[in-house]
Amino acid sequence: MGSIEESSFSELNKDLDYDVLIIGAGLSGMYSLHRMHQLGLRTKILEAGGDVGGTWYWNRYPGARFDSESYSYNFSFSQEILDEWNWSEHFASQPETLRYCEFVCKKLDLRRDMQFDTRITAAYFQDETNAWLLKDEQGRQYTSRFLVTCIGILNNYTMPNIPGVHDYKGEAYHTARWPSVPVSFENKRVAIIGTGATGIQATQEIVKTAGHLTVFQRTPNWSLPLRNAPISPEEMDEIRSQYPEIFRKCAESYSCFMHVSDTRNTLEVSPEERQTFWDDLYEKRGFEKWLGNFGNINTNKEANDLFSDFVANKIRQRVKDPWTAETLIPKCHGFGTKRVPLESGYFEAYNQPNVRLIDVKSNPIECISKKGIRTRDEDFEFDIIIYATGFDAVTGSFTAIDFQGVGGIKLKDRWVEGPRTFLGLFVEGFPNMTMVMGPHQMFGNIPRSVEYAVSWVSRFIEYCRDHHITFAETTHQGVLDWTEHVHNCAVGLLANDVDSWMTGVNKNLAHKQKRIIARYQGPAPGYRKLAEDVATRNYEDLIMK
Ligand code: NA7
Repeated sequence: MGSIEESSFSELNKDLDYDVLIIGAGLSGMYSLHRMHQLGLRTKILEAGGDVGGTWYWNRYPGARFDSESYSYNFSFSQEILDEWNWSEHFASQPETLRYCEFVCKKLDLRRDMQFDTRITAAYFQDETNAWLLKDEQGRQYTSRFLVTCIGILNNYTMPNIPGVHDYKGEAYHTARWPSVPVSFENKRVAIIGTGATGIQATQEIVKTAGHLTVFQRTPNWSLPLRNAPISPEEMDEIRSQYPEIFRKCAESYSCFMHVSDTRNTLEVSPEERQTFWDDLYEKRGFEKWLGNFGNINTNKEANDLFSDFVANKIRQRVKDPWTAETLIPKCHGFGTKRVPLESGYFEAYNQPNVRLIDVKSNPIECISKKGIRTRDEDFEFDIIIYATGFDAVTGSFTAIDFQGVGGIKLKDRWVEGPRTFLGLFVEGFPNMTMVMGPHQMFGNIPRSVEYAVSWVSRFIEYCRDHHITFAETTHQGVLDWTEHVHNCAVGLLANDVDSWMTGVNKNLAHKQKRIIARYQGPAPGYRKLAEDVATRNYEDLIMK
């Protein structure tokens, strides 16, 4: 039996199919559905994929795994799940993470309200009824009072804008749409285009079995050792006992990781001390080498150059061929100004006789041919081409759906100059719609940010339920102020001067997009304080009816 609030709220929505519709069954969607269940609301998840997992459902390419420590990545809200789930590695592989998603789903009995193979193509706000109308690829329609978007920040994958992509007759895969059946590389001539976090993970795995691997690199990346290791049952018990401490550290840190940056100024530490600090750091696991580093490598070009030189020397030590080593060292952007990929033997892969690096900057790809790839200087034949060419990130998940708000305003028009949001949760003119991991939110260690955003959204919907609110929208001023705040937080960060998915640049898109401030770059505790303040004041910053 539901409470009076539940039943009268559902009564207000009785002409609608649901109280709440959620798009996406990744981590955000799963947790959102759980919270809606707890509120007793009629909720449905509509998911394009054939099962749960989101990112971890689609990105099943060889070598896909966490770059965050497994035990800082998992959900923290359920003690039962924390007690029962064991990680087998410090940085879990994609199959294990997908099993985790399935486990959570079963534990929370979520599947009963999930509909798979349902790609939403349009979401229209209905002015007459203050409701949302969603349409899927098959033309089916769904209505609800509230809409929660859980569509991920890296979802809308992009193929390279190279002529002939569709002419190729061999096997071809984008890493974000990897088949669920195994792909064999034995005795095959394999090409991979792209050397971001995905390309690096895939390369170091595929090289283990490929007959020959050719890596096409346009821009090298500053990559550091992951230093993964198995977790024994005893170690897992120990980790489990430390969960409160792990989550406390994440909650207090700048970007929701377990690591805390060193507040010393790089330039004021003696060269010897710096070298020792960095040598030690290089041996550490995961992102500690980035996030536990001197904080001002992210803001001070001179400090950044020093650490970039340190990493460049490590690459020179690890790659035997001098041309290959130099080609793998980034020259046009500093360390950490793009998302740092973590690797396990990536650089050593180039020491194998069956691996070759092609520098696309000096030897551009002219086209994809029927049999392979033609560059200015050479014609290559391949059995398999792998596209690790990334995503139309952050806003791309939103432009993939025809979102229309009040009076039919299109979201893509509203964001033509870059995203404009309130708290990264609301858009002006899009009432009753909240975004979990929308632009202008703190991304960092994603599940930590997801948990907070879902908790905020759920409490907001609970408030609406309890106060019989059927219309809630951000104000124009709220959006102006928040967007200005997000932009101010980004000032001085070297990363914003660099083209990457973090700044919304994707050269494969037909339309030219200038750099944007895609994410909240102030400290995560600061973000949460501001968002909590809005909640504590009973959402009076919003227009509610
Ligand atoms: P990224 O980081 O966007 O990397 C894409 C890579 O593909 C990058 O090296 C691109 O080079 C390269 N690329 C893209 N288009 C082309 C064309 N047309 N020709 C040659 N090379 C191309 O995506 P990932 O999937 O690796 O990682 C995304 C995030 O997922 C990652 O940061 C983690 O958070 C998880 P470019 O740099 O544009 O020159």
